Amino acid sequence: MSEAEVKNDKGFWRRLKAGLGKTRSQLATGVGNLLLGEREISEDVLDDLETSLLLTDVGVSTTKEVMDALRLRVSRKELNNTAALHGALAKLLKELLAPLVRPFEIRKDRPFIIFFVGVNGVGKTTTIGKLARRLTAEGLSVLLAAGDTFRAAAVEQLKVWGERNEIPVIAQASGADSASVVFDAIKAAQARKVDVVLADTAGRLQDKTNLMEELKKIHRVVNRFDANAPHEVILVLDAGIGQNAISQAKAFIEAVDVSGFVLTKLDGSAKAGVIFAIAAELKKMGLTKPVYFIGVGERVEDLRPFDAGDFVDALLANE
Ligand SMILES: Nc1nc2c(ncn2[C@@H]2O[C@H](COP(=O)(O)OP(=O)(O)OP(=O)(O)O)[C@@H](O)[C@H]2O)c(=O)[nH]1
Ligand SMILES: [Mg+2]
Repeated sequence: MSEAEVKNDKGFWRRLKAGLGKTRSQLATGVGNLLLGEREISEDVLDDLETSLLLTDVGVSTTKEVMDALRLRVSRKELNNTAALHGALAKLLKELLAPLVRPFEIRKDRPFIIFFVGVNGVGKTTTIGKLARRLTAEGLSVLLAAGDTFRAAAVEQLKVWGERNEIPVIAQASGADSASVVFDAIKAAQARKVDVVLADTAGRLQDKTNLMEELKKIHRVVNRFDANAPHEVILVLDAGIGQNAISQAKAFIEAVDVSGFVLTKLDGSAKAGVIFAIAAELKKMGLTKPVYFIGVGERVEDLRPFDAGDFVDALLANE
């Protein structure tokens, strides 16, 4: 690692820890107990830990799974003090998140077409802006498709991100057919030899059925253009809603072929534990889908590739 990389890494670690601050302090009652040096593991310590996991929305079944595993090891005298328990907890939590880790990659297809889906206000448009910046920094050319035609403000918001990053935005008047906007954008990207199309979609329509039908329609239109497209369908979830994110994820997975997730607003919420519930739910559904990025703030640099190790370490960090 170069000096600049080390510095950037340290900055990121600080931001991740700060971003997860609310969840971290929620967990602190339970985990704090584990961090106070090497003490004996009492039933109180285990109970506090269990309560803390539940309060951060890790979920009932995952919390039980974790606590059962830890209690078993305590009863077998494999974990002799709170420091060992802390280490075992971190390892277990990292294992639970491991299936969610897959680096986000722009594969060979051109243009590489990515849809962003999710209910209103979760952070789709903001995530597109942040990701656009990241991709252009990597030397890729990017074009934005204002597929959320339901609200006039949505188009404007995307245009602001486009201007800020000097990235073209393909839009039509609000109320236009969003499939046709996305299709136009793809044709433009092809003509201009643009690498990546990031397509925004509406989060709110008259009702949920309409929303899902519209997403399916965009999907079909794009698929006709390129049988492999869309190459990614990213579901954006707001960590602040905790366990409700699970039902949203299920609804979108059923309707459109979600290929991965972005979990936003981890900074504003004490419920970052929901990521464990997401992992558990996917496992139950027999699906493997990555969390590509996490959002820990509103600035461009607050969209970070998801790393299970860093995430758990930041969550359990002392201070
Ligand atoms: N604190 C914090 N705020 C975020 C994050 N990501 C997005 N936001 C904010 O959440 C709000 C909603 O974000 P949008 O990107 O407009 O959400 P959207 O999904 O496009 O919403 P609709 O267009 O209404 O469907 C904005 O104020 C964003 O700045 C994050 O990681 N942390
Ligand atoms: Mg939006």
